[in-house]
Amino acid sequence: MAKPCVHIINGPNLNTLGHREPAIYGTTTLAQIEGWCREAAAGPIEFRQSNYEGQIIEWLHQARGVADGVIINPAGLSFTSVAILDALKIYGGPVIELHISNIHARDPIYHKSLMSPVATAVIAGLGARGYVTALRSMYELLEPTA
Ligand code: DHK
Repeated sequence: MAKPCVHIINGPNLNTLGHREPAIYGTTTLAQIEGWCREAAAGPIEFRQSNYEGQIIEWLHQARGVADGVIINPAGLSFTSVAILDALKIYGGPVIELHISNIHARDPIYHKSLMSPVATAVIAGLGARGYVTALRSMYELLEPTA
C-alpha cells in the first residue's frame, strides 16, 4: 500500500479544547493535538473539526475511496446522530471511534455511543494523547507489522 491516508474528524465543541472543562478534557488545544498527529503521521492526513452535523457527514462521504481509514471523535453527536452512523456505514472503511474522556465513567447520557457498533475499534479515556494512539493503531490495522 502507498503511504496510508487517514482522515481525522472532530465534532462539536472540540474547537474549545484547552479551556473546555479542563478537569475532563485537559488543557491541550485541538491545534496542539493536530500538531502531534502530523508529527506522528506516516502518510497524508486530514485533520478537521466542525460544530455542524451536516459538515461531518459531508466529510465522511468525501472519505469514501479517499481515506484508507477514518478516526472520528463525534463528541456530543456520538449519542444522538443516526445520520453520522449512517454516513460511517457509507464510508465503509476502517473506523476508530475516539473519545478523550472515558465516556463510560461519566454521566449516563454519555454511556451509549451510536457509532460504536460500526467502529473497528473504540478508544476512550486516554486523554488528548489518544489521538496519536488512534493514528498509530490505524496504521497497524492497515499494515500489520506483527
Ligand atoms: C467529547 C465531547 O464533546 C463529549 O460530548 C463526549 C467526548 C466526550 C470526548 O471525550 O472526547 O461526551
